Amino acid sequence: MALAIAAGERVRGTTSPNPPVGCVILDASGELVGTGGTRPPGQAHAEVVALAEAGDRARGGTAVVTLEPCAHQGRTPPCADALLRAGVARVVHAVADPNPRAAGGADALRAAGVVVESGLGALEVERGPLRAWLHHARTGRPHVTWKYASSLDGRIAAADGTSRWISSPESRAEVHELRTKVDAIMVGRGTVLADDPRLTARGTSAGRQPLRVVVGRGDLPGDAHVLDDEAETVHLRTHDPDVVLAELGRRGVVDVLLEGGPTLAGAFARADRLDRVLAYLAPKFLGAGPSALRDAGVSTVTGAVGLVVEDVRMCGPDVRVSAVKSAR
Ligand code: AOF
Ligand code: ZN
Repeated sequence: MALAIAAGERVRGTTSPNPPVGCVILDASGELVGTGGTRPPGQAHAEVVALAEAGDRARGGTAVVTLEPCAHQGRTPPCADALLRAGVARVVHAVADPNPRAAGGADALRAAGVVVESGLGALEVERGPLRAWLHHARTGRPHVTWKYASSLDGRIAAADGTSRWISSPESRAEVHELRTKVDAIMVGRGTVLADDPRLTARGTSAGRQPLRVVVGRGDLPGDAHVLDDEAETVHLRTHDPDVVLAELGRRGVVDVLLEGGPTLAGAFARADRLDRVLAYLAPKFLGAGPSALRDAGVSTVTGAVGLVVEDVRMCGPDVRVSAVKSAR
């Protein structure tokens, strides 16, 4: 399953609106004979890619998949049928497919005599490659990760407005990698005016660029970097997070990285549309300057938005915290 998760991670950012599924095939003796990740929409699912590599060696073997194999004829034929035709004896998947159109693969395989087990690695998959897609399948909305870099006293710029560079080169490199794995990067118009960011993934091996999204009424300067031709950009002239998310969903966006600024993040916080917080905290203090979040709709301490920390680690000299909403 760790290998299947890694195969899914490798195609993350290239499959939306489909999930970045990973699959490995073991032959009857348990030897690895095929690995696959979901191809771009309309092309082969992970199981089909892995089976193609395994060929005849799949017969009597095991398929390990991050998502329950589909049972439907969508843009591609059902994976459950492909696994049966290949003679696979056992299927192990991490999470069930919540898409009612595609679900039923486990039952169909069992009915045909295949041993099916589910749940292995489920937490890792739900927090990993399938997090955004599962959120979208369950809520109908794209998944929003709010990412910021601040000083240890929570400031994203100094008193004079300078903000380059609060976090370390290691943290910045990690964010560029992260950008290649999401469908869209979103900022408020205020951030474009203040920082003129490029919002591209630079210095990475991937080569792909996510959609750039600017939110806010009012025009953008004609020479803003976000309007260059390094990547596609959409300017949404609204302040309503749900209008923004509906429009992004319509464009096939499932996984969004909100990169600032504090006003846009505050609007999403008030609307309860920040699904995950990714903070890069630099071991320095500024003592003055804007904080990462404004007007989150909290006026008293009992109204604080509770989060659960799911991971903490060092990133160079900085601390990276990943937190998600608590089940309130
Ligand atoms: C799998 N393996 O690798 C993926 C699955 O339009 P289609 O035919 O590509 O079907 C998309 C649906 O299939 C998607 O919503 C999800 O339920 C499932 N994706 N299933 O067995 C895969 N990517
Ligand atoms: Zn499939």
